[in-house]
Amino acid sequence: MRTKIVAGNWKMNKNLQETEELLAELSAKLPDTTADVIVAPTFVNLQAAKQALQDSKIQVAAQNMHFAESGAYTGEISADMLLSLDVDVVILGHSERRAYFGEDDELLAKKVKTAIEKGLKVIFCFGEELEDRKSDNHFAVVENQLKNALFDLDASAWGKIVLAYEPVWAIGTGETASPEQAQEMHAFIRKTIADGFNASIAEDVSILYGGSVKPANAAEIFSKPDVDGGLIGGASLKAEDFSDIIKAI
Ligand code: G2H
Repeated sequence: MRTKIVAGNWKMNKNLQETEELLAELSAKLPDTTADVIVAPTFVNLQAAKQALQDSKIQVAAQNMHFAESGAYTGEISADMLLSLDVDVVILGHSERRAYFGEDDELLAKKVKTAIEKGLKVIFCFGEELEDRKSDNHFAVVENQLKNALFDLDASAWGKIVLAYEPVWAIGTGETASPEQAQEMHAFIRKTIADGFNASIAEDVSILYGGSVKPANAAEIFSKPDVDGGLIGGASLKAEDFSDIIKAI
């Protein structure tokens, strides 16, 4: 049985007070679930989030991380810094990092490698752009993203990796991949992992869908056999919506 996961990517939203308020509300509304529930507030509020959630089943993730151990990288955050806060999950490769901060597959391969070496769990994001899908290139693009960033890893790393397929054309746009499109791509991703590593790694890896998931569409997307949960942006900023999405898993 694969782990089901609902993760909230808060992006650059919520100051300290708002973070504490949202977590209090979410804790109060958290439905009973066997799924892993994760929230990723901004770096500056990770410590407060850990504090607020110390008796909760909700886990805390960072939204990014540098690949270097330490050093002259102004404005950056290392794996050790996250671990020193007891934050052991990190989102890497989000399309906004790729699009606005120039993160490419080569850089992401380094980040993933460091995170795994340090013992962090990685939620690795990838997905095609609209032009890729229109030109029927979406499978090739996704396959390359996976190969370039993850295929140099040791097979043992896969216990710490969660995949998050996020078609760029569906992120924050209100447009969602249809449940059939999500299932088709998730099955392809699983096959790509089986071909590159082995069937048991492919069978065990959780693959999340991300891109405009909301209470109204979550249950249908999550019902697909290769969809193991969601990475939720906008709808994770409201406790009621996020808890409704958790109920849908
Ligand atoms: C995709 C997703 C969360 P949203 O970025 O990673 O955001 O649900 O707002 O489309």
